[in-house]
Amino acid sequence: MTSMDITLIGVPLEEGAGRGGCAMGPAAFRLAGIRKALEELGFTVTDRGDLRPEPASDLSDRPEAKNLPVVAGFVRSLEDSMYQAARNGGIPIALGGDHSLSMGSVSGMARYAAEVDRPLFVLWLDAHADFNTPETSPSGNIHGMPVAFFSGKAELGTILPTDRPLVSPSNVFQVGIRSVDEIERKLIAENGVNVFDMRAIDEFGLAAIMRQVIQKVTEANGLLHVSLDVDFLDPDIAPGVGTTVPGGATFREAHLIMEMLHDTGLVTSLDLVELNPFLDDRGRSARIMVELTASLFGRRVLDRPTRSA
Ligand code: 4U7
Ligand code: MN
Ligand code: MN
Ligand code: MN
Repeated sequence: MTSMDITLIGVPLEEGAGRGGCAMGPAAFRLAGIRKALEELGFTVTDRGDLRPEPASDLSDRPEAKNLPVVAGFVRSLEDSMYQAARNGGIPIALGGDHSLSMGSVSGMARYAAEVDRPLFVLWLDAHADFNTPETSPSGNIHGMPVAFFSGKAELGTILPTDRPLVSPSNVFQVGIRSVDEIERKLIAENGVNVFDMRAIDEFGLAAIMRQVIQKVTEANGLLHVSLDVDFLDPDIAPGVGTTVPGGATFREAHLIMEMLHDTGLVTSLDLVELNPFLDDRGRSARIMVELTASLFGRRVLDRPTRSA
């Protein structure tokens, strides 16, 4: 790891999703012991509490991008918090909140990456590609649009400055995908997003996929942001999410990703998103997300000689 300082940033945002509940996510992650799990690994953890959204009265609500002003307020505030935490030499973790918050977390890290003159890569662990735009979205829910937004492909008004650094879609690796809308499918192909769907996982195995991702980031001396949507996991093990899709990743698969990533020391920021405690089964999903986070930051079963990718 590049840093032993972690900053937790609560983002009680649910207006980007189709139903309420995600605003309770940060509280559930804290209750599941995220801070202690990281401290036990030797990190100095600062929990800066829940974000207060910045005003966004310059933007207006529209049916094809529901609750845009609320989402924009959190995105603005999170963009700056992620950037500041990274600049102070720490690893920021956004505790969501719905996935629209990644418009802010990824953009903040893109600002930091541009400043240190390194490319930003994004590992998107999700059942969904989240590459809709207000024009293509079947739902109007902004949590289905963040990847298009930080790639500069979704027109959502001036949530962030128009000259902000973008992430190249070819630097985005999506793993676990199993629900893509029709126009969205064309968009991800046209824009060159690297998509490993469940079929790819079944055919090649996660280790082979992760080795490819790790090699790309390492060769480019990149920063790596990981965005973990609860629905990446199979609903049998993580029911606490509003958009379950059957056939998701097993605990073992998710765990392997985290362990392989930890060995590389490439990860410089993380989102934990879409947890809906109202739909969870006695905190199971919150706990599993915390366990995966601990593995990402070094909790291990056995000592192994560190291998390079
Ligand atoms: B999530 C959807 F239509 N694609 O855009 C949409 F299926 O952050 C779902 O990955 C988006 O959970 C899911 O509304 C967003 C839908
Ligand atoms: Mn998502
Ligand atoms: Mn999803
Ligand atoms: Mn979801």
